[in-house]
Amino acid sequence: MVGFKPLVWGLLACQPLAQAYLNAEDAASASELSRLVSQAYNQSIDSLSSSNGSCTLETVHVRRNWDVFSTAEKKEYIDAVLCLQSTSPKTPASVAPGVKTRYDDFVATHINQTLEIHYTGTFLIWHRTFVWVFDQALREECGYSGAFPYWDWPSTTENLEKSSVFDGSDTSLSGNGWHIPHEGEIVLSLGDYAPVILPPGNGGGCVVSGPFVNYTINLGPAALALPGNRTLAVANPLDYNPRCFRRDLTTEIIRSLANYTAVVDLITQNDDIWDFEMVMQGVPGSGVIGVHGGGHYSMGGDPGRDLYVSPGDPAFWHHHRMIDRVYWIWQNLDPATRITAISGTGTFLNDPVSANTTLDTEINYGYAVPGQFVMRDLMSTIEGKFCYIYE
Ligand SMILES: *[C@@H]1O[C@H](CO)[C@@H](O)[C@H](O)[C@H]1NC(C)=O
Ligand SMILES: *[C@@H]1O[C@H](CO)[C@@H](O)[C@H](O)[C@H]1NC(C)=O
Ligand SMILES: *[C@@H]1O[C@H](CO)[C@@H](O)[C@H](O)[C@H]1NC(C)=O
Ligand SMILES: *[C@@H]1O[C@H](CO)[C@@H](O)[C@H](O)[C@H]1NC(C)=O
Ligand SMILES: *[C@@H]1O[C@H](CO)[C@@H](O)[C@H](O)[C@H]1NC(C)=O
Ligand SMILES: *[C@@H]1O[C@H](CO)[C@@H](O)[C@H](O)[C@H]1NC(C)=O
Ligand SMILES: *[C@@H]1O[C@H](CO)[C@@H](O)[C@H](O)[C@H]1NC(C)=O
Ligand SMILES: [Cu+2]
Repeated sequence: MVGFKPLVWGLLACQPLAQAYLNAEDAASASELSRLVSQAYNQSIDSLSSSNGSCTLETVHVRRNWDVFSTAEKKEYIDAVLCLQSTSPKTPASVAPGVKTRYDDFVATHINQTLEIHYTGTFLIWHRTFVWVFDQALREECGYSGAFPYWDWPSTTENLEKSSVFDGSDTSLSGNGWHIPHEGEIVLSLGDYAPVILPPGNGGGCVVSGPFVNYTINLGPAALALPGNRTLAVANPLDYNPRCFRRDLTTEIIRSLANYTAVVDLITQNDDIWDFEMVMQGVPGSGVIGVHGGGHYSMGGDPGRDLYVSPGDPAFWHHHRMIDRVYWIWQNLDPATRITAISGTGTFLNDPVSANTTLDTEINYGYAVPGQFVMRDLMSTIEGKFCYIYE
């Protein structure tokens, strides 16, 4: 259980910005983002103060920036992830022969549902809950007792390879892959839309440092973006296909898509849930892939750049907690209308056409976690199924 720290934002607001590399616009955006977080935080505290449910100021969990975790706290989190990667799976081999660990249960679920959870009305809530059920497994099956961390993208835009998440130390989520020659840029195609072009990084090979050097990717690839306009896929991504874990860290991608200004603009210039979720994922044809794509593609490699298999990269959860944090900020700037706001259908860009997502829509996590979840219970982070906020 994480200690409650009501004064943290008041204190942080008084500290000078340590990020000398920022230009004037981004520095102003950094202050603005602090203010927005403070507003969302205060809003949550107000709601919790008057709550007579089970989620209260005393019981709420606070999710935190990986940068502020101590060495011991980082190691406890990493050990819990390694524990899931060495625990037996629940998915039957007859359903997904490639699932070899409890961690793989989560990857397989994401692979299986990819086209029903991206560019859909469920995108934000499905992933919010996916991270939460994963976090429950870390606690209940691997004894994790700490706070849950997020990757604060904007503060890593100077040099991803030197960030606390990716610096390759034993308190990171492993670093870059070894350098392999790249054949040009990354060209992402989406049907008839104009392609998105991204720069390659300096790695691309197997990860050589940090806690996940010996981690084996068992599932996929399903839609792995490679330099040039090539995509790698096997016939059945749920089959067993063991290979090394690769990264191609690309600072330029996170800098151009998830800097302070990009995050502030996403939150403040998209009042409608449809616009917010589309800009976050990248409006097809706009040439950009939003903060969501920015995080995924800046990790690079296999499975980080694979829309289906991406939870196989242990940094997936850090990235998606930050996605959820941005959503939480956005919701709490106008809770009366935004906490229950939903827009979209049950299929990728509504192709094939499907029913609108509503508060009664049910979602599930396959063999990773039993049972059905109803959207209504998942919209607020401090009511229904959840009891957490961010700082
Ligand atoms: C949030 O509350 C703190 C402590 O009361 C206060 O200092 C701060 O200005 C508030 N933030 C905003 C954005 O109102
Ligand atoms: C407190 O609980 C009662 C009964 O469950 C409910 O009617 C009331 O709206 C709740 N008050 C608040 C502030 O949530
Ligand atoms: C990876 O495996 C090698 C060889 O078994 C071992 O020496 C090393 O300690 C392992 N590293 C980690 C981080 O588990
Ligand atoms: C790459 O994309 C271009 C334009 O979309 C296409 O003409 C070309 O055939 C593609 N090359 C490969 C190797 O797929
Ligand atoms: C910051 O993000 C915005 C929006 O994605 C982008 O237009 C701008 O070029 C980025 N700034 C830098 C310094 O890359
Ligand atoms: C589905 O949502 C769209 C867009 O909000 C709306 O125009 C349409 O009426 C909805 N359809 C149904 C059946 O509710
Ligand atoms: C994939 O989804 C289908 C349909 O819901 C389900 O029957 C199957 O068991 C799922 N497979 C995995 C690996 O979760
Ligand atoms: Cu996803």
